[in-house]
Amino acid sequence: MTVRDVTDLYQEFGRDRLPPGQRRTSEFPVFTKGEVPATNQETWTLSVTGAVSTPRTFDWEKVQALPTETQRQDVHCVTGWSSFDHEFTGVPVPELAEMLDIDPDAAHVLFHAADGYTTDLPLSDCLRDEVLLTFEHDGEPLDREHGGPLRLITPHKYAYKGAKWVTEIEFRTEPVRGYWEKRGYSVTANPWAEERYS
Ligand SMILES: Nc1nc2c(c(=O)[nH]1)N[C@H]1C(S)=C(S)[C@@H](COP(=O)(O)O)O[C@H]1N2
Ligand SMILES: [Mo]
Repeated sequence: MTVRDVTDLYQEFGRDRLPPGQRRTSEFPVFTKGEVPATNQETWTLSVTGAVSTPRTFDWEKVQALPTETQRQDVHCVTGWSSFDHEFTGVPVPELAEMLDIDPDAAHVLFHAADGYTTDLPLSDCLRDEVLLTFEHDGEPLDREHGGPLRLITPHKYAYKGAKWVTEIEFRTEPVRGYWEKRGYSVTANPWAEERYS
């Protein structure tokens, strides 16, 4: 299996791999706003809604049929921990986007999750190769506490931009604040610029 190492993406944003004000941990901490929702592959679906010509729903089998890649990535949490060298396998969002007829005026994406969590990203930030809909971590099915069966992962942003247990991808013409963005965390969330709050 080939692993694409994208841990050098920091070079686009800053001088050091460890963003300013972060400390490195060898753990992969769990950070969830509340209860872990009861999700499983059998009943789980991912809907694509909003500014697309045809709304669609993918079940587990349909997601597994999409092109996948394994990447080595770092995780940066806005609360101050960074965790390096995770191998995530999943569908790069640009690969999914190619199959969707996204409206030309779509500019933002709101991700919805099974625990009621939401988070917003500009469409351009979602169309990076490193943004994965991931279902495997270090060669094992993604643990439920880390967002299994399927979560978004956004290594160029603080990790709250990556919705665990993602159930809906809503394309939008205008931005809207998600769960943490409404509670004062940054809309842009660039770790190397320390965009923690807004
Ligand atoms: N659905 C959902 N996604 C979420 C969260 C959450 O509470 N619910 N927490 C976010 C935050 S703040 C972080 S740091 C990461 C943590 O991912 P981890 O628990 O796998 O480390 O998930 C993000 N995605
Ligand atoms: Mo976080």
